[in-house]
Amino acid sequence: MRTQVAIIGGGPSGLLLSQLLHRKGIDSVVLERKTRGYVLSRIRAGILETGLVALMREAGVADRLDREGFVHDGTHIAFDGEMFGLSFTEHTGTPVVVYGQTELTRDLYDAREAAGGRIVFNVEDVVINDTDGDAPFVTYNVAGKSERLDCDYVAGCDGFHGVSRQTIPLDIRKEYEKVYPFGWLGVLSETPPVNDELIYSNSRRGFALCSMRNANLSRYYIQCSLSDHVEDWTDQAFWDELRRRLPADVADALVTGPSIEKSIAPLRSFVTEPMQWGRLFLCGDAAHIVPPTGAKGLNTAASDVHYLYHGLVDFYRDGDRTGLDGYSQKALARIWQAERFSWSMTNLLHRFPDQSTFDVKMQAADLAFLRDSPSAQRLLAQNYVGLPY
Ligand code: FAS
Ligand code: PHB
Repeated sequence: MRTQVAIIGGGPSGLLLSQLLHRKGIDSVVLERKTRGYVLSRIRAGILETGLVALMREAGVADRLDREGFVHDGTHIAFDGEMFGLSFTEHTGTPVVVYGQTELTRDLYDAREAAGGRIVFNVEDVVINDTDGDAPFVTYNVAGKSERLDCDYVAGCDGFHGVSRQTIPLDIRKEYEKVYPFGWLGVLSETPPVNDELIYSNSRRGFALCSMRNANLSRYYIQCSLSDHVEDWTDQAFWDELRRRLPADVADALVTGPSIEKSIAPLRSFVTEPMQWGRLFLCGDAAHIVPPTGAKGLNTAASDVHYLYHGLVDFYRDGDRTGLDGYSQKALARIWQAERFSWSMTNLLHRFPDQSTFDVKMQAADLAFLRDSPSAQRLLAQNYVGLPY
């Protein structure tokens, strides 16, 4: 088989890139390790920056997103039993959109399949070859048969546990990592959201987040120990702990119900440099991970796709390689800003096992300053809605 761009990974990065390229007449093949159903069963991000919304519109797959996405002009932050609002639009003129990654990925799958896009599911033993030459190719097994995909370029969109990053030689690759001493226990429930905007809460018992997917689908998280297992947490135990971490009036208003999904995600910050090697380009979680506190994971995958998409279009249309040659530098500049923001939000809102009483006082002072300072709120808002591409 032959294509112009081989895309490893059928998550949001790979599918969005494939659909954008298709709209410009550039052929791609997506190789996905799992099934469509498995990919869509994963509950992940919920907040879209307007840059990602614009990309979905450019890809021609934003109709449902524009219909069903919730435009949020701000968020709420709770600490020491009180809560204050922080307006994104007042400080930046820009909102965010609440629309689950699952639905975004579903829309992309539907669009690719409607366009006859080539997506190979259940691939195994993917090996990326000769990307440091002019004729890269990918080998893989599917349904017990060995296959080869010749291409011009390879986009590594296969997430943190994929093979693409490992294809870049260790003496070329430099990795930066910070692992946080806690995780997030997340619950999805068919209940009305407790608040019309998200609530990020720093309580003496730990972090909590109240989010949503639609008017009758809520997403809640509580910071949990890395030694916790999902089966340790009954629904009742989760709801009781969530209530303890929210201001009293919010806790009283919380509508609970059976969890339809419950999972624990570890938190880490991670970046690999460079994000390209010859004709291989890494996008999204294959190259970087952020703690979800700043809602940047999916949104930095989107800006990677934006840079790579434009680089490929410039090359195929005009033979101009500038965008491709500068991809890694351009993508990393924005990624490091998202890493910093996600790291700072995580430090501001979580209780760390080794925190001293003084450290807790510093967090409270930071939160009080954020409550009272328009310039501090503007700084957070600028980062939360997304820095320019
Ligand atoms: P993905 O990991 O989504 O997709 C990679 C795809 O590649 C997968 O479908 C995988 O099956 C496939 N693959 C892997 N290895 C392969 C191989 N060898 N061959 C072929 N295919 C292969 N972000 C937020 O903004 N907010 C959140 O709340 C949030 N919660 C998260 C919770 C969890 C548990 C995780 C893991 C991530 C979360 N994220 C969150 C981040 C998440 O949204 C990612 O940023 C987003 O999925 C990135 O998309 P992709 O880069 O496409 O990677
Ligand atoms: C979510 O709705 O899943 C969500 C929202 C905001 C975050 C993280 C996750 O910062």
